[in-house]
Amino acid sequence: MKIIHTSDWHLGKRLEGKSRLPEQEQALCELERAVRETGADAVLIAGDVFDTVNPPAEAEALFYSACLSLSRHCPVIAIAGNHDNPERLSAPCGIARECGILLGGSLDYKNVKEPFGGGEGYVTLKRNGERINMVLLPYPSLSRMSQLGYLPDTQKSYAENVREWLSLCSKGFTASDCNITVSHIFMAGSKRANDEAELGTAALLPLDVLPKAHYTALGHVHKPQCVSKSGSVYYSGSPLAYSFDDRSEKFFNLLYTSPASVKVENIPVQSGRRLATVTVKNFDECMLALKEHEGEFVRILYDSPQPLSASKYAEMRGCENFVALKNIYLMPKRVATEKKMRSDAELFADFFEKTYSEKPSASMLEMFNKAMNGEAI
Ligand SMILES: [Mn+2]
Repeated sequence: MKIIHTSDWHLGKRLEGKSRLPEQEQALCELERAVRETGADAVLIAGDVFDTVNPPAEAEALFYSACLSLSRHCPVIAIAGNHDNPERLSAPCGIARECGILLGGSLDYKNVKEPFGGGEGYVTLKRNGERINMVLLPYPSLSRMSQLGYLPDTQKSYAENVREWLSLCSKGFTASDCNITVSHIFMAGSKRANDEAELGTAALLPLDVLPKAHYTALGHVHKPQCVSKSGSVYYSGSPLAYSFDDRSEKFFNLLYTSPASVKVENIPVQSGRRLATVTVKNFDECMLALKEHEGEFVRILYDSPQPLSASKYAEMRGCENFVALKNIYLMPKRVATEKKMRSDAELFADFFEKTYSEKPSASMLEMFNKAMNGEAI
């Protein structure tokens, strides 16, 4: 079968107040095109469908319409990430199942409909005589475990609980078929593209918590990468860059599965504006940079002692691609460094001269030095 793995859509996410919804819509159109052109048999969305547990209605509308158009080609499976509310994500699961969409906020897959079969924590997908078993583990924080149907053993570590839980789910794996794990976890050894805030408080987990599978489809880290030496554990990454630190290329992962192995290819994502950071020394340079980076989102680092007037700042903000201004002129720091390089007596002499318009006398300086050394004056 051909399976497309994606994650971290973060629908509804804004960049310093700027909507990313039009780009998200374009990226999902690209996904639909990729599904159509490759003749994919399923789409896996490995968590962080939405950016917040309470997403705006327009983000939900985009998700459901994207799922519906994808489901016209093949089954769709989505699990909850740390940014999603698992109950909310799976709330419309009844209607979704009628369309061949599996919304995995919880772990009960006993009553799934054709083309799926399944049990606790896993589903099987049968197409054209081939069968794939999939373990589906939504973001498994300790607080969500019992909510999702797994009672954690408090005597054991977090990693041991996740390992045990995954191994319970992997009883759906069979020796004669292709086995895939889908989850939203933070693997030790993964390279981050984005800042810490994006990743939340998810704990790092060692690779050995994962059951043996032909492929592990992960979400959470936004930089696409393979994290295992065996070449079978992948983050698909986010389809768009969501932070200025994220310079990674964006992909959907296309898997060619067989009962023996999985081959992985990248489908590049073209949509999405580039996020540019530009350092400028004055207002004219700033306006020029905004013009040069038309079509991108621009963060300005302003390196000048000359403050911008309110009207110039307003003009800058008026540019469609302007996102943020950060003043990086380090005047106070420089003064501090210069101060550090002078002796206490020199600083005192300066202060005295500024205050009394004359230099301190030799006896005055001697007195100051004695006082600084803790000697009697
Ligand atoms: Mn994410």
